[in-house]
Amino acid sequence: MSRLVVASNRTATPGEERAGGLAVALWDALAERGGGLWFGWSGETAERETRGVRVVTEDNVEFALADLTEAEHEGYYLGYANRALWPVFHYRIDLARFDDADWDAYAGVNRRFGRLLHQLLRREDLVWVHDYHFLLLGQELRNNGWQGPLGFFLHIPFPPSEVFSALPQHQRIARGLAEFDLLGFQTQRDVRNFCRYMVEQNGAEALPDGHLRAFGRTIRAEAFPIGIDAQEFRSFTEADEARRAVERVQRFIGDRALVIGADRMDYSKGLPQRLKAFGRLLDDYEDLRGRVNLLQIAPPSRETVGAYRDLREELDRLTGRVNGDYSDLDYSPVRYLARGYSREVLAGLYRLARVGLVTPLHDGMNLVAKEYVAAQDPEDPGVLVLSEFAGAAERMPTALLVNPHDIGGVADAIRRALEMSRDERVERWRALDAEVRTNDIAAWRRSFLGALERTVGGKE
Ligand code: GDG
Repeated sequence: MSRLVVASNRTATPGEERAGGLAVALWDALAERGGGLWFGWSGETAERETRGVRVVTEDNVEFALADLTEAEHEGYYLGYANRALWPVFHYRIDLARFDDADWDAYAGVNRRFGRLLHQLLRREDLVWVHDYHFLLLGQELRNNGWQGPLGFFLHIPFPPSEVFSALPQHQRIARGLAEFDLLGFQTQRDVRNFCRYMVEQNGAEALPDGHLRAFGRTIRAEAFPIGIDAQEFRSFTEADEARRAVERVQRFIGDRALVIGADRMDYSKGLPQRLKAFGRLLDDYEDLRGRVNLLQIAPPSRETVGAYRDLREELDRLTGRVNGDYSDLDYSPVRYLARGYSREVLAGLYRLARVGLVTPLHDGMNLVAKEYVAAQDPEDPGVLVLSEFAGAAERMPTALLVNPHDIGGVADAIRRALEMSRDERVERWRALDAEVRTNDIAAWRRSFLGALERTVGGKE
């Protein structure tokens, strides 16, 4: 079996807790193949460029970590990746900042990292690059002479052609992406968007066998919906930490129904709309006042980016509005926590909540939706209210699907979820649970790597 080489902006560096699902998934992918190499940013910034990579080994996985300079961190990471690519890929051209210096830094880091990674590659390797930070890394590896298999997986949505072409450098990016043999996306919608973009804007040809002919290369774009380790997540609900958290929350909710949300504080997650919908629920349904609580966990992220600071202020204001209108001496409807909790605590609270609210405006997949399902009590499950614009919705049709922009519609879906009979809840949940357990994280990486291996030797 060929050696697996993974490249992602951040790695699961030895010594750090491998808490995220993705970190564990990629670690398992490497471990399952008897070891491999994981390349990425060390998380460190240095004033000036430090030479080469630091190699650390854990079990039989080698980590090759490269530092960024402060200027690279600003231009590549905070700049182009998070101020231009993230908003555009999430359909938010209005929030994007296009700065030539940021692009130069982005292209420069991909070039430098491509050189560093290429020096570590061996002939028989299978290379798997992740996400929007490294759109040009494949091309850089090719420029350095790499001819072996190259796979790419995009964790975030791929927007429609008209949106993507707003990026001033979109053609450079398209050219770079065409150097991968296999391009993995979260959903069929993303694959369709990508293929239409390549055909309309870059003269690509869609071949009858499903391949694309673009820039003189034959490539393949396919959906590989990411999943979670459902069994592990379910087991978290039994941890002591989960139990203690549940007790603390039960003390303040008493016999009221709990509605839960947990999201990185990001404008793609639809948090203002969600708070408005919860406010609307109390506006419209007098009988629910004093009978229901929203617990919203929202660990802040990317706080040095302006759009994220604005979001934080808006959430503070909206929470104040709903609580001001509907609190009583012994009740306040929204408990909003701008901080993170352990996965065990989250699992316990998901299980306690009658309703899981997952209402992003756009989201590659959204793992919280899957984790909420995995954490439920099979005998008495809660109801998932899910945005039709989360990748997860494509294969979770028995959730209550909502348009997150339709504030009244989301309020009505919460009401419907709160009133749903146990029979209906069980029936809907069973279908969701089967999906989450079948298409789990192991299935995801195996199907991607299987498809990548099949591309080997096929083409130039
Ligand atoms: C990107 C794409 C795609 C949340 N709060 C806490 C916490 N979380 C965990 C969740 C979940 C993870 O973080 C978030 O994953 P999501 O999928 O919801 O969203 P992104 O971070 O935006 O991830 C996304 C994903 O990549 C994978 O491809 O699904 O669409 O945007 O696991 O549980 N974890 C801890 N404390 C918290 O307070 N420990």
